[in-house]
Amino acid sequence: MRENLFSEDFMFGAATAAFQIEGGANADGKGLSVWDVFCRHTDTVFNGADGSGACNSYELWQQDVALLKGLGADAYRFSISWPRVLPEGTGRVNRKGMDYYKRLAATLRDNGIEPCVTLYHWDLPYELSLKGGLMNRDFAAWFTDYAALVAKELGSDVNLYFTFNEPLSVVGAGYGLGTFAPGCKFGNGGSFPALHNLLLAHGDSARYLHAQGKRTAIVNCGDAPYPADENDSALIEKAREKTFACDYVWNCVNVFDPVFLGDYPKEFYERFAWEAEHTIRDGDMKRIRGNTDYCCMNHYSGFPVGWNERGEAEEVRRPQGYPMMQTGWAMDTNGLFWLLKFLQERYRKPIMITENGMACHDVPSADGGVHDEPRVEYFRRILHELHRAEAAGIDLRGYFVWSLLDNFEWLSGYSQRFGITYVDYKTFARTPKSSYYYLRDMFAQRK
Ligand code: GBH
Repeated sequence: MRENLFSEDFMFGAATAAFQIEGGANADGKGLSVWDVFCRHTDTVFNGADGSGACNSYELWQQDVALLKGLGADAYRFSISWPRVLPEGTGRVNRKGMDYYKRLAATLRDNGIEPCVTLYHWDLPYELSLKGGLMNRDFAAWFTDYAALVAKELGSDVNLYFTFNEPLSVVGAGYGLGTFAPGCKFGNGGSFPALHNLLLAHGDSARYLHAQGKRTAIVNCGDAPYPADENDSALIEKAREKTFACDYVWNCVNVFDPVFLGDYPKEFYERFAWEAEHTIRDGDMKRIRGNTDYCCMNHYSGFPVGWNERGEAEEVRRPQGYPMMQTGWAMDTNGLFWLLKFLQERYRKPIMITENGMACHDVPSADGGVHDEPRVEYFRRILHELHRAEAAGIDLRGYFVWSLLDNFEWLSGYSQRFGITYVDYKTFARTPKSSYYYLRDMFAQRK
């Protein structure tokens, strides 16, 4: 990497989420989360897997810190399990659960690694789900009390909070399609109150955290449409439109517009007029707007947009043999630069990539290593995009690899490996893959 890459406060790190790595589902007084219940009561998780073992980071967290240290990470983005610290979601604090995160944050800081906390990476306390979860307007108050507790307990060790990870997954999949916990099939319009309550919770907690001197963000996910021909300005415009299309309901534009610009986009009101009228109350948009420091995106794949024979812009079909990830997503990094550019132009905020990576069929080698060459190539291409963004003056402040570890990949159980570290799920042994060493070397050259 070039020496001048990124500003001084640029953070390079790795990300994980509590439910995906911790295990210890019933340890030390943790309450149930909706994902504990969902895994038990549906047959949609691959091989009937659940999060009870995961990577056993509840016990082996010191090994995770050592991995981050060896990687040369500036920062670690991890999430807090809400029911681990508040078993009923509100009220009674589970001391042992809280202490787990206090130790983790303090140890990271002692090792020169900035602890960055995601407050909500999908594991809603089951007790709150029984009260309607995100559909209940009280959700904002429950969440803000939880955020305040965490901020008080973690104190000066944590200065950056991501409130919600992927409203699309929480609301769209959890309350719209019902494919994710808690499995409610309310459809697009029917799940809108869950999005609106999520945004109220974000706004209220961000205001509180700001008053405590903390920085805040909310994380969306985005496949990046990009112009198949970069010299075609009309096509660039079409790619931009697709990035902010309202039909990716409860994602990007419907989240960032209220938070950064103060209202849902007009396409939202055209499509969901009835829902808006029956959900949004006076003063709500004021509560949602502001106090958010970074525009954050999880990014995995992109797709080219070109003209079809009818002169319409559409996704270009992939040639046969195009490289694919284990998830079936195209291994296409070409959209990242454009995604960053479009976000910067619309929201004018510092940007972070809060997740990026790919799942591969990793095989432990006879020589003891795990040689994940496709993932190395993926990161090589991603770094090229980051350089390009930097050269274009895009204000990029952070980049987090997904993930530090192979982990519980939601509906795919343990069948899909996203880690730069291989996890043997029988022994919980951790083996850094070639991509781990590649990123370590790339980021070591940075300073
Ligand atoms: C991320 O999701 C997650 O944050 C992380 O926990 C996960 O392990 C990682 O990526 C790898 O999958 O059903 O139409 O509402 C990114 C991918 C995009 C998957 C949104 C779920 C819901 C689409 N997510 N998607 S929908």
